[in-house]
Amino acid sequence: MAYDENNIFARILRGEIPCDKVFENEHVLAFRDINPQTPTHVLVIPKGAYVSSDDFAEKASDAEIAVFFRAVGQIARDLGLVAPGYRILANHGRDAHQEVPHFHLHVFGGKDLGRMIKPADK
Ligand code: DGP
Repeated sequence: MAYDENNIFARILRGEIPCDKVFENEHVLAFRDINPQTPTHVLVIPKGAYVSSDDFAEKASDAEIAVFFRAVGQIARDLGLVAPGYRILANHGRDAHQEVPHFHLHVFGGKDLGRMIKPADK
């Protein structure tokens, strides 16, 4: 799938649309989800043009991947989520209902998140 330069996160990265930023470095931007599912719900995105987790894992440089996952840890620490716990999640493609075609990790926290998969979901 080709990268869509006009997806909403590309526009946020270009500063065309505002966001509630919580973190930024040379490779990463993190901001609060516009429709939070939990008391803390942050999206962490690479600045590079990657469609999905698959695209990022295949094509991003080692430096981008390392900086990205170090940032996820830093963000969770900064938000006070390490002691109570948090969940990170990436939706890839149709079956996962990925809505925005720019790779992002969701960071959820601020409440008991329950078990990830219910037995009935298997
Ligand atoms: P996903 O289904 O994994 O692609 O989730 C996309 C998320 O992006 C969804 O939780 C809502 C969020 N989102 C969509 N548009 C915007 C926006 O303009 N600003 C912010 N902050 N979040 C957005």
